[in-house]
Amino acid sequence: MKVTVLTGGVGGAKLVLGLLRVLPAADVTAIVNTGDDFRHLGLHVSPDIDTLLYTLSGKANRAQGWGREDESWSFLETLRDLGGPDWFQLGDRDVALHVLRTARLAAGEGLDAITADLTVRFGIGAAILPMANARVATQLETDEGLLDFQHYFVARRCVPRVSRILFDGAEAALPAPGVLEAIARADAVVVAPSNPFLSIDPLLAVPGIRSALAETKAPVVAVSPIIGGKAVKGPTAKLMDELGIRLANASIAAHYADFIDGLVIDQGDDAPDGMAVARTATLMRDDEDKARVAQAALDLAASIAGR
Ligand code: FO1
Repeated sequence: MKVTVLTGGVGGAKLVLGLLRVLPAADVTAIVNTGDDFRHLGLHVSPDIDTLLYTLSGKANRAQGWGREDESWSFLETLRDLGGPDWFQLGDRDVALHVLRTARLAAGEGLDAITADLTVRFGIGAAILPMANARVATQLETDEGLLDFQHYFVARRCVPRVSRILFDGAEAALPAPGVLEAIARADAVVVAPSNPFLSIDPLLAVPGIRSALAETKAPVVAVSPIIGGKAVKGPTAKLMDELGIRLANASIAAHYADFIDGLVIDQGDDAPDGMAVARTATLMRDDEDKARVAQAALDLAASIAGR
């Protein structure tokens, strides 16, 4: 059963890990948000790709969600001593990945090819595709001006009030090789419980992806990021308030209405009208939780497909 999953951020990576506990790795393709990518100290950093590489290879710092478990900090300490910017914490092992990726991009390799090679080197059987090879940068119009994603998310800790979210470069971007095929040929497509506005919308802004999702014969199922009427850690709830969107599954269903067929919601939450739903405890604390939520999404997709 070929499954394609749209993901970004820490929450999305948890669901992908859950899918890999219930499916053969070779049957899973993750299409990953690259709107958070940025150049820092001349290095090309791809946080959502790296979070997935670390999570799926068991190397992630599980408490933080991002970065690596077995990390050391000589680079950052020396950078700080030399007066460099230390607001974005780069561990020594993490820096090696950014240096290598930056060098390979400079040599003309595509982000997709680099990521495919890294996936193999991390021993990951699933396919990890960036949403696009070209630069697409999530930017936020806030009461502190136009902020790049990482300055909003890390430097300012999501404090500024957001009025609009932009995806700079999206209109000129093409889906990365394999992305449209992964959507068209899937037996099921899952939208992970990532932040819809910061992690999924950049994907949908790449021309061709949204229409491929609407046209695929595969059932498309989203896992709601709302749990118990709230959004799990991260800025989703605050953003929805600032964007004037009600914090409810009905809002999530409406946000994805033109391409999803079903929604997995938390057992205590309201079901949106006119949408196939499956209920389960959607908080993913341990690997069993992740597998259960993933299975609930696959079961819902199967029931929609009439299997
Ligand atoms: N998030 C933070 O809150 N603080 C950091 O210092 C930080 C460093 C960092 C380094 C590499 C990386 O791949 C991710 C990092 N993140 C950090 C997380 C990152 O900002 C987010 O994971 C995504 O961009 C949004 O999910």
